[in-house]
Amino acid sequence: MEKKLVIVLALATIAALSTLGANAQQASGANKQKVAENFKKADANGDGMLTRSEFERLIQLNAEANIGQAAQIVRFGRYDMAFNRIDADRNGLLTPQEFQAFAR
Ligand SMILES: [Ca+2]
Ligand SMILES: [Ca+2]
Repeated sequence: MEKKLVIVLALATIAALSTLGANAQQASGANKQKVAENFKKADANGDGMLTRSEFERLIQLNAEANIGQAAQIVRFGRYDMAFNRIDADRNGLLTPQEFQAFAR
């Protein structure tokens, strides 16, 4: 009986620790979190991918949050250049994966 309790407690501790680990990772990637948030906001039709015009909205949101080079892209109107760089498979749509790969 007591042995069982120890095992349950140990499992609960492991679960709690891995939750903490995940939280710590999220905190260190605060910008990433914000970019993911902005990605959702910018995705007007909610298909999980960004078109060129949805991308423009994302960059504007990122610029407001002072993330990466977004402010410069807005300032110089370099949306096309940025879009083409991030769109790794050149299908005219940005997936979160393409975006994360670029932001890394
Ligand atoms: Ca979309
Ligand atoms: Ca793509």
